[in-house]
Amino acid sequence: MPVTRGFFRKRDESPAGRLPPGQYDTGSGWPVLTAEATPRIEPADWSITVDGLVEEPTTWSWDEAHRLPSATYSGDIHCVTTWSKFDMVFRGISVDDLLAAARPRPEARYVLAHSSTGYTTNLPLEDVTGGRAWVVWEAEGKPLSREHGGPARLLVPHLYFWKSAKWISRLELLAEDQQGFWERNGYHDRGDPWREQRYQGDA
Ligand SMILES: Nc1nc2c(c(=O)[nH]1)N[C@H]1C(S)=C(S)[C@@H](COP(=O)(O)O)O[C@H]1N2
Ligand SMILES: [Mo]
Repeated sequence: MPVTRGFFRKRDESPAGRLPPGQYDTGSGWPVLTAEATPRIEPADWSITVDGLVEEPTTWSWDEAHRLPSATYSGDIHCVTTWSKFDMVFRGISVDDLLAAARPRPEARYVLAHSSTGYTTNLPLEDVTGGRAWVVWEAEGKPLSREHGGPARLLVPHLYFWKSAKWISRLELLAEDQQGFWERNGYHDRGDPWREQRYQGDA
């Protein structure tokens, strides 16, 4: 699908400082944006694997993942189609804890996040470390719904929301950046909303 620059743009009239450039506050609703059919994945069939350039390729089942320290994100999310949503609360585990077990090799600099549906998205390794990325199974105090990526999704809220892969299944560590689904279709490799990195070629 070709990317039409500016097609979704609305004007920002919300409180200054909170909204990244070109975003608007979507209010109480939470839009669903999915490029593929919504899968039905039972928690018993879900797992998360960290592999690629790591010393210890590791897979956690649903139960094993739930035995890791619980972690919460409270804050805003920003979709490249220009909606932002304030004060979301997500619960799950920190990607830092997964990486601590798998132990990235020194040459690992990028992550390709894989969904069990085949959706992928690429991220610099430093964007999923330092308490900035989670695997979450709860939103707003309830189990994450299927449409929003349940039973579990990636959450990288400081980047545009397409980086937060729903139905997350695998984090593959790489030496070179390898584009994911939307990045191959014209979206930015990093996607920082504060720098308005929407499309390939944006600063
Ligand atoms: N597997 C998968 N993950 C995905 C997507 C998708 O199509 N498939 N869409 C991305 C995009 S573009 C956005 S904006 C958010 C939307 O998440 P939501 O539907 O929970 O709002 O999920 C991201 N993660
Ligand atoms: Mo999006």
